[in-house]
Amino acid sequence: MYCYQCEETINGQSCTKAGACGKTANVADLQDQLTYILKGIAYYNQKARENGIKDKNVDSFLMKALFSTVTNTNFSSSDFNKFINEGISLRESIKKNLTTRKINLGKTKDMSFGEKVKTTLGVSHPETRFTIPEAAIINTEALKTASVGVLNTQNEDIRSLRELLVYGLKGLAAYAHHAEVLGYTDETLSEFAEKALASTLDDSLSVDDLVGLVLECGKYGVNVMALLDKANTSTYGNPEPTEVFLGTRDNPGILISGHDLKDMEQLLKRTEGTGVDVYTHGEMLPANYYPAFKKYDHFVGNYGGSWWNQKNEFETFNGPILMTTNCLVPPKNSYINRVYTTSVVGFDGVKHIDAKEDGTKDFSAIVEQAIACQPPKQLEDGTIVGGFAHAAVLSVADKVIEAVKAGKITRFIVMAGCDGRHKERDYYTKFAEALPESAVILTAGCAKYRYNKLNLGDIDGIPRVLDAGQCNDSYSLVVIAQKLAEAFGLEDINDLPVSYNIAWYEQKAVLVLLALLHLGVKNITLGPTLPAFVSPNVLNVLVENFNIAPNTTVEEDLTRLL
Ligand code: FSO
Ligand code: SF4
Repeated sequence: MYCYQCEETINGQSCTKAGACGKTANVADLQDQLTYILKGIAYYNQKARENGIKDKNVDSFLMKALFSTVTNTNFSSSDFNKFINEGISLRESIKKNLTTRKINLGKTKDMSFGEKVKTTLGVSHPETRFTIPEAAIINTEALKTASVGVLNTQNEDIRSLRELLVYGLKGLAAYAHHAEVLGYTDETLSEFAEKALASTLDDSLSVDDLVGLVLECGKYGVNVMALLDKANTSTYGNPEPTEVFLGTRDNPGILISGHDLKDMEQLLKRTEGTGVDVYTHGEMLPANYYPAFKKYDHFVGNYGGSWWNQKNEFETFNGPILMTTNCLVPPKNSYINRVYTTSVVGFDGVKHIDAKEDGTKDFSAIVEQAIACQPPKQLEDGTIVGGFAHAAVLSVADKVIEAVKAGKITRFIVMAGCDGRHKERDYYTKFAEALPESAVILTAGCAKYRYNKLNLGDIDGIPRVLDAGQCNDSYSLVVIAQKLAEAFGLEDINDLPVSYNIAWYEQKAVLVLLALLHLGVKNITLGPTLPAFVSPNVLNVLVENFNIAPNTTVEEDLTRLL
């Protein structure tokens, strides 16, 4: 295995024996194989699309499969074997269709990964489907020979740009999948994903070509977040400023985590009248802000902190836990029998609930288990405030503009992104605490858990931590910035009193960062460490064009950012 796609990669370099996230070498290799197969699908489907052959199933599969490789999403070798088999079938059927119609396949490299493995390992498989014994797959030497991993690209800068692009696409795929679940799709996203994936196989592309594609990925990042915003708000209403209860009640409960609001809706409906309460964890906290969910009396509030705290908090919760998307940490034996996965999430030995044909899910097993469980153990008390997505903030824009003009608000600091388990992320708590009282934090994503319980107060009723929602709601922060620029008559959003101190962890944050760059945001501070997959030369490009800087100390960064 060779994986360096997230911020917690071992020694800030790469995971080569097992993932710091808990991913096994076997699963990492399967993910590499799947990604390679997706590149093949992308290559052929581009040709198909050019010739007017469109298949929604291919678009859907591509997004779902890419999403499954995002950090902390799926740890199951059997799930990846299934994805690989399905991917090869799809690829071969697209290819067959093109050949039947006598469409020129172009100068293809050898993308028939199944064939390569067959010759390398001497294992047999039928022409269009293959299943290779797991023992063969985990043979990393064989995998190296099969040439599908990260290190297969020799040139450091080309490798860096190819991986940066693929990770951005994984983020894009996650958001596109969420939107699709709610019935919102955009063909141009699939079209771009295919072009970009296929480009990573093209040795004729230069560093400049790849930089162009990486930045273009940011454009589609904005588009996909806008699409998801539309999907979420049209389905569940605009998030509203809300006090979220942090305590517990005496009923048994179900904890729901991840980002999938449709799962949230279905769980709330299924638990109504059962005597079972529902609580959010991690990135599901913003579900508390949606009008469509607030109406349920048994939706109690949020339990615990960000994703990595689950090892303690799932234990004390006592009831079942539903993981709807990424942010799963390999479960401890003490609570593994209470964990359920759904959609792209997977962990061998954990119960999985699939959607039926019509998209509905039967959560009865979770409810039945909950009824037999003890109520959650209370961890904290009180409330936190959130729900400041674009509609809510813009509805009080006059008040905000007035506070800025009166000098009561001197700076907005966008502190969006991810949380993580490393001790050095204390930096974000200390940074938030050290901000002057006239500074307002705009946040989205799980990074907020580092400061959303600090009681930083408000400025004329405007809370000093304005939480827009999940990481995808970083889109809201962009809309707010654009509207503020308009209101102040500024042409360049960089002229606003807004600074960016972004925390990243996984690939959705990579996409959000690319989206910000596409919008022309400059001077972003990124931390807590820079991505291992960004080579020194690629970093130079980012510094020269966007003035991206790594975070340093609280004191130094405060001086620079204020
Ligand atoms: Fe955070 Fe990442 Fe979205 Fe997780 S961006 S780390 S908790 O995926 O969910 O905010
Ligand atoms: Fe390592 Fe992160 Fe890859 Fe997991 S996702 S194997 S922690 S780099």
